[in-house]
Amino acid sequence: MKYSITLSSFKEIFESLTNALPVLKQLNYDAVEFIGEDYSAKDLDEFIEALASYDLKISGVTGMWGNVNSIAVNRRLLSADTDTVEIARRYVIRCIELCRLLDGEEFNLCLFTDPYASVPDFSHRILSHEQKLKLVRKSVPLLRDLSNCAKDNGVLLLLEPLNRYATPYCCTAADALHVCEAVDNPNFGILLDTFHMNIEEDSLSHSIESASDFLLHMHFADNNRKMPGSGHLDFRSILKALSKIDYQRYVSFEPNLERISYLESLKGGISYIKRLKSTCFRA
Ligand SMILES: [Mn+2]
Repeated sequence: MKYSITLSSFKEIFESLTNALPVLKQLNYDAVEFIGEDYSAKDLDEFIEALASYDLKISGVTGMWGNVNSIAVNRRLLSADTDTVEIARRYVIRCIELCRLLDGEEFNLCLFTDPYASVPDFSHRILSHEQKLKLVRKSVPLLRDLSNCAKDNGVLLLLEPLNRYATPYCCTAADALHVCEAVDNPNFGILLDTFHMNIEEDSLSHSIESASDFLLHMHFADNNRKMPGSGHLDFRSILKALSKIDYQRYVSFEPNLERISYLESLKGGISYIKRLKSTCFRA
């Protein structure tokens, strides 16, 4: 298992993302997950140079979906409007190319639909599961095309289920498996995020095991979206499940960090997981 962290966690802490790199190197992170937005060639070159000087890798690019900012909210792969879908499609292609440029391995997408044109079913009580899957299935041909684009760029395209308060479409590992099997492309897989799983899954370990054939990336945050060990998620059983499926890929921490305590959180979270892992994983 290799350890990465989402750079989006540092947006409020550092003026320039390169300032996070020496800190992360010192705390023995292996890689960082880059933010999926547009950058100037100059900014990217400077970042790549800084990465090399700290001997850090890019695990991949984090898709910016939903309410994270005013632009991301318009990236809706499940929209009823073809122009809106096209905006999202172009965004995915730009991020796949960004990922290749940074020598990263994967980019994640999340499935959103129009906020006003459809029923906002954040309680899972308005639409049936089958009604929601029906809309999700409509995106399969587009996801297949995008997977081929990812394949041409040597990048993996990963579907990340989110909790119902972010999007009520594709919320569980079972939903993501359903899509994966339909897309049927070697460059299309699943990213599971412990924060979202805590809200939607019956059992985090069972979900991890059931997704094992397609599970290519993990996001780690506790139930309160802080670093693991800060809340009440059972990371021992999560790590045991990952051990059982012989998971060797990246785990990216994806915490909300605060300026005043970020260093302590970063240090505490990774050492907590490493300590648990040493007791859970086979040697
Ligand atoms: Mn995530």
